[in-house]
Amino acid sequence: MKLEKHQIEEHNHKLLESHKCKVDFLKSEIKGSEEIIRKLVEFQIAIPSWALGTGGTRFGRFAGAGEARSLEEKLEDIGLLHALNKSSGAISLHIPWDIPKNAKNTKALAAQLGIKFDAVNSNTFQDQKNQSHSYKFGSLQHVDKAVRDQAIDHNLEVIHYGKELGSESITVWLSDGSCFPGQLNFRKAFENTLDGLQKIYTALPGNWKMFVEYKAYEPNFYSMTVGDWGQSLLYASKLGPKAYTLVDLGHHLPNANIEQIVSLLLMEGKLGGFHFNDSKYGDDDLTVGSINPYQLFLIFHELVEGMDARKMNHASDLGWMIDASHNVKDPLEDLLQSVEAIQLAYAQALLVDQQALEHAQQKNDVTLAQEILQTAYRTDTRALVAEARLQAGAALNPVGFFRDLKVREHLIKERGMQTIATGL
Ligand code: RM4
Ligand code: MN
Ligand code: MN
Repeated sequence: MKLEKHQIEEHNHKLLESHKCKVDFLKSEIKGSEEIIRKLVEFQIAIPSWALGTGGTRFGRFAGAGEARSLEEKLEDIGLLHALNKSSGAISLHIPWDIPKNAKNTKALAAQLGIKFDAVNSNTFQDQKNQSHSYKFGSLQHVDKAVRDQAIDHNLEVIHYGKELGSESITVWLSDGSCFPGQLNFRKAFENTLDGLQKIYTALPGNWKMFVEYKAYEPNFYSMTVGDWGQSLLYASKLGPKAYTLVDLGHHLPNANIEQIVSLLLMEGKLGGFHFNDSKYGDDDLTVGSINPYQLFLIFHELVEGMDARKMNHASDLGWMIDASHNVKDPLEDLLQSVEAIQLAYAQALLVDQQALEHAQQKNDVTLAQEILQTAYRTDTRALVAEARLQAGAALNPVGFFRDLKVREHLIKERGMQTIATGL
């Protein structure tokens, strides 16, 4: 489904008067609001191809209807999201779920929709049909060299597809680990994994980055071979300057201080990218900002402070990706909500008076430090984000417009009720 420019203009026209009131008030209150709006316009968040369909749980999956059935349809869905918010101009592909049959055509379609190819993801957590060796007991960590080699070859293939499409990074998430004490020799598992990652690293094109994603538990429940940021950082440091840690917000043990992790990884120049989502318990993959928006703000505060300290470009120096998918919402509406939550937190973080905060910290004025952060967090930045959309040619109210257009109904007519967009 393609959106025409005039449709967006008509939608915006209806909301313009009320929007103007809100944004004018904010502009009068906030110093440097134009600069914040400019940064919001530039900030793009990659959409994972696997989030375009309803996610399942281990108890089952409820079909979402009208889901994208091919890579082309996935690109079209993201093209639509991007037309609605002008902030989703990238896709993150999962191989082998999204192997491009004709990379040239796929690239051309993406260019037409204004979409770039973000990190490509490898998959050694599932066995594919016709695969010679099983990953049941791990991939890069495996005791059998033949399994390790198969996993390495798969990652090289992923790099090959990424190169064809113009990606510049690969995310390696390993489900490797053990379920019972004694199952694994931790040191040997680490060494095998490092050896495999080194072989993949060697195959990276010059301008590429490798993101090493960690996860505390699941699918393995006793140990994970890349289980936390310390282990990921250890691999990334041993691998070299093109290797970085990737933080998925749902991959920590409960109550972990993710903002502190972010700050220290940035300090080390080893933070590579993000998988945004939200959670209450574990890797719940819920809509960004739906459970703990204050934590999201605190993370963005560390990102802005730390990136500015290193003179990094907010929009381009880290990989910004969503990794969320679940059972009960329209996945496209859900992604619109996630992107907006990220932008709101980013805008709030840009409001923090960094100098005043530093002064308060130097004086051990704890109350004032908290006031400064919470003043920013409690500012309603929705009109600033909407203004960024307006200036970029997107819709003032993406979710509302999505519903007015009856997008899902159109997609069901086109694609049918029994469709599956995810490989999970
Ligand atoms: C994992 C992890 C990876 C993602 C897969 C689908 O839990 O978050 O990033 O590629 O799920
Ligand atoms: Mn992830
Ligand atoms: Mn996950």
